[in-house]
Amino acid sequence: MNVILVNPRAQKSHRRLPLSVLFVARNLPEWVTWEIVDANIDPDAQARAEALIARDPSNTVVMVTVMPGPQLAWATPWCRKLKARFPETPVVWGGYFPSVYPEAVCADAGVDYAVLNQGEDTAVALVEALSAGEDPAGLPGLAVWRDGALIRGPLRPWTRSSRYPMPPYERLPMEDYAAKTFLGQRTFNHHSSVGCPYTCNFCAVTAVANGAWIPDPAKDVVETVRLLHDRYRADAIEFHDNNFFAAERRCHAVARGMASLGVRWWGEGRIDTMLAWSHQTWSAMARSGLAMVFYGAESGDQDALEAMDKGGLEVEQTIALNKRARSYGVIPEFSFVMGNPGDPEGDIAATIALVRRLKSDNSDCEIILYMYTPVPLPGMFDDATALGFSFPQTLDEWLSPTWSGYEERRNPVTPWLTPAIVQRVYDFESVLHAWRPSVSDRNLRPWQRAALRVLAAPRYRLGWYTRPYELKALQRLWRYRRPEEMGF
Ligand code: B12
Repeated sequence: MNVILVNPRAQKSHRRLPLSVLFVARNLPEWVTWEIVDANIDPDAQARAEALIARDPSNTVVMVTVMPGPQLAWATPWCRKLKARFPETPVVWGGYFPSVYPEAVCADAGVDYAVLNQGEDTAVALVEALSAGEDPAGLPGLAVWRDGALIRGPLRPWTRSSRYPMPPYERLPMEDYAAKTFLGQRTFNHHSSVGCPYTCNFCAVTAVANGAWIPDPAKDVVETVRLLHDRYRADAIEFHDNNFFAAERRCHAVARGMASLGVRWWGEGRIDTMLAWSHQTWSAMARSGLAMVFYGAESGDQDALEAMDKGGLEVEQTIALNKRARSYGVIPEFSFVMGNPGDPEGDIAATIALVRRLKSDNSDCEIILYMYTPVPLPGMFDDATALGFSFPQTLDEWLSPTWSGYEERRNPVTPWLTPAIVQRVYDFESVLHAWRPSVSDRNLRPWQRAALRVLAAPRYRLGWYTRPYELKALQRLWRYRRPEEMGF
């Protein structure tokens, strides 16, 4: 049996190891031949995958990983085309999007099966069933559409990721993935835990993991980083875990293990968790090359934080963490999810005030502004439903102009946000980023940074953010990239 694993195009300029499909591949049995086709590095990915399928369509399975946004827009029409051309070739989707919205995915003409949650074991069970000529419907971790209804097998228990073999990096063109970033000249990515121990009700990870978190032991994390360093000359690592910093002891041990490698690193963490960590852990992490940590600060409004089930996070903790990280030379990167249904304007005003405070305490801190978009979880989602919000039922609806930007969380079509509110946020963002351009941006020259800062300073000082066309024009002309446009 042949398996073609496809990573649809996600971003123009940001190449990262396609871990979602690489991790599935690492567990496929020896009797399966497989190939990864990554549209982020191969402009002819669709043609290449089709040529591979055409060799033996009835003995091939196509496995596609799908995130909302650009990957969904790439995968949906292509998979429909595939099914029309190769009706006998099963098309399987996996990843967060099909895991959260399996009905819309499985009902589509381009998809035969959706793999829910962690995919390594389900992919093996599926290829075994298909090659034995058995009907896979009802297999654990698998969803399929039959006679107008979803048949969903029981969910599999979560498994420690490093229980599976080391990812087969040697099967990828690793030079194509050695990325130049703010962290280093050869940045690679790794993912060293499953799920997240928190249950914030605006996050897709909660809809999937529901508070489950299974970390790889520190020694396994270090072994992988060492391999990437020794064999592929990695000088920087992005840990793409939902929450890399959930356990202090593990992070301290990872930091000690990485200390001799000279690798700069980045990960996502929680403010309240890391605020409570010891001086020893913080200094070990800083010495080992920890350069930046991404935090969900979410809001400057305490009521909004509580509505989000942020596990007791307090605005004051964000202010304290900002100063603490600064004292160790680690840059905090704060992400906000603004405009919740309760009091969008109050939430936005409080968040802008907090951002100003954070910047005045630590001008290096990074700021990312998203708009709140509901996920189907109890809590704020119920408020959203009461206000007339409902999800698309089909992939065509997901791809319509109204919805295509939804999961990108920049300009969602939620009934409680008016265009004027959204505009105010992004006008503020333009002024802020001109006044203090992000360190992650690699396009601006020093003089361009200085020019933007001088131009934006009066606006920022006076709090006059309306229509900053001159700043937006320069940012566009000089191809300035905000941190989230760099990937993270
Ligand atoms: C890296 C990443 C990206 C990269 C893409 C890398 C790539 N694929 O080329 C970039 C930076 C481009 C990106 C962009 C976006 N992302 Co993103 N991204 C991630 C991140 C941090 C890691 C993904 C990863 O590699 N995980 C490691 C692998 C091993 O785990 P995995 O993907 O879950 O895969 C396992 C299972 O899901 C399953 N599986 C996955 N795919 C498949 C396929 C098959 C066939 C099978 C059988 C199994 C299977 O098996 C795998 C192994 O167990 C995740 C969060 C996370 N920690 O996972 C968010 C995440 C997937 N992204 C998300 C979103 C929303 C986006 C955006 C659409 C919006 C945004 N604001 O971030 C943008 C799109 C913008 C754009 N221009 O593309 C959401 C998805 C939410 C949802 N409802 O689906 C996540 C969950 C973050 C979050 N908490 O909200 N992202």
